[in-house]
Amino acid sequence: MTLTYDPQNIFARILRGEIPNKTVKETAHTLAFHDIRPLAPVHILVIPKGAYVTFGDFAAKASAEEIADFHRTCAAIIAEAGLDAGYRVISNAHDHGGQEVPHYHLHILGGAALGPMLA
Ligand code: DGP
Repeated sequence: MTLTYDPQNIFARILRGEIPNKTVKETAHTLAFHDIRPLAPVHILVIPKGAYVTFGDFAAKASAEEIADFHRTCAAIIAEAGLDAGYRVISNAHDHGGQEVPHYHLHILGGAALGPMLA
């Protein structure tokens, strides 16, 4: 599996400020913004600022500080979005996972009953 990072991917361009986004939260290592094609009333993308392609790439190579910052930011977003009734966290990887943008990201989905995961 090749994990060459493409610096022209759309999220890299968002991080460089070349493409606008609706920011939800930003920290030293993490940016969260609204998905441009929401699949639920709440659909937020959370990305590390570092150049990682997939969940596996991030988990293997990121520093403990980056990993903690990323997940604490997710937790804060979930709390602040008021998703007490429940939510779903998804990360697509490579072709079989249906990954469209090759910069690691988590989808946080909620705000309504989401149904079976693969429906
Ligand atoms: P995926 O790589 O399949 O996990 O999903 C990528 C998501 O990124 C998809 O839900 C649509 C979203 N997306 C694609 N381009 C943009 C963009 O320019 N801005 C924002 N906010 N979201 C985007």
